[in-house]
Amino acid sequence: STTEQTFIAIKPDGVQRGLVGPIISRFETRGFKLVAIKLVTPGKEHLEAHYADLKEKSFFPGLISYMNSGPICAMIWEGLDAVKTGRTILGATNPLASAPGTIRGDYALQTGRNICHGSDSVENAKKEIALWFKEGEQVSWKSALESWTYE
Ligand code: DAT
Ligand code: MG
Repeated sequence: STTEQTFIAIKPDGVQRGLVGPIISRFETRGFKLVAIKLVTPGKEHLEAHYADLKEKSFFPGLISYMNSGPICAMIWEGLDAVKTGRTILGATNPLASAPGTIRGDYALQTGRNICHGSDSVENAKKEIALWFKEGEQVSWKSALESWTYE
């Protein structure tokens, strides 16, 4: 639906590398609507909750310290098929396997420094939005571009 929401985050390496603008641009110009954004350093416990499904993986401690190494730009983007299309815009988890034209395929080389996060299902998007954003941090607004983006 056109009101589907996904959680997109620019990881600490993306923020440090000055990629906040380019990453936001890709979602904006594609036609998605920004409904929440903030720069945060949520801490280890929060990051462990975000990646709870991966806690048995050997790379988990490294993943958490990487995610905890600087500010993260947390966002909610809304629009048609936002979750699946958001993942397509990010590219494959391993940047070496990401197609050129995707964010990871244009800006990253290693899985452990893949600069962005995107929810992988509508159900997980809901969970992640609830974890990263409080009630009232989302802004409901009508884009002037809506009728030029949707038929
Ligand atoms: P994605 O971020 O594409 O949803 P994921 O949920 O499987 O991928 O993993 C979350 C993050 O964990 C991923 O963005 C980078 C890191 N990661 C995944 N697999 C890894 C691996 N084999 N080695 C190192 N880091 C890995
Ligand atoms: Mg994932």
